[in-house]
Amino acid sequence: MLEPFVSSIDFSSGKLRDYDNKLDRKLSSMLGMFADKDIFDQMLAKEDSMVYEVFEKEVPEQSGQLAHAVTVIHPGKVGNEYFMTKGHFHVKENNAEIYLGIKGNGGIIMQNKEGQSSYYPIEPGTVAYVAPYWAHRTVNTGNVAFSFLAIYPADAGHDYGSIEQIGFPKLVVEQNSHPELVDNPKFTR
Ligand code: PAN
Ligand code: ZN
Repeated sequence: MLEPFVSSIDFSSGKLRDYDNKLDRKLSSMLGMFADKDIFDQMLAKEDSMVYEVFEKEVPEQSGQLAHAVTVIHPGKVGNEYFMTKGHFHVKENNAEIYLGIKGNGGIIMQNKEGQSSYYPIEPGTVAYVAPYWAHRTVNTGNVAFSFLAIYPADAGHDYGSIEQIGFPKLVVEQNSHPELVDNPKFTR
């Protein structure tokens, strides 16, 4: 049986100090996910920049366990589209999740299977409830690292599926120095 434990977040960097696993998501792992393919290719040819890192505590992927991880999205854009996570549905689609904003400014874009979307800004202290059945992606809308804590059923699973090719109904882009939602031309339903 797993024993109780603690971990700690460094609020100045937004990172989890004593993580067990770290996932690195660089531009090269996000082929086809940003709308402007030409600018993406130019950026990747120059440098395979880090887009986001996920710091995880390890718990068994079993019903009843709560996985928790800190995601740090680096500041940056591909064209006018903010750096973002891949985004996913949970394999167990009825599994919800909580996000807590730690550092920086960002947002969460969500979609359900009917193609409806929902967007909320996240700042330090914001608690976002990702309702069951809603796919979720986060974006960094600021000039510094954007970090948040995610807590979710450890056996929820991640389904990247069609999101890797098509994305969300809306793109989160910078317009006149502010985040705006615009229609995603690839998203047709
Ligand atoms: C988060 C995400 C994390 C990275 O922990 O997995 O922010 O995003 P992607 O998994 O979409 O690359 C979560 O929602 N877990 O369920
Ligand atoms: Zn999730």
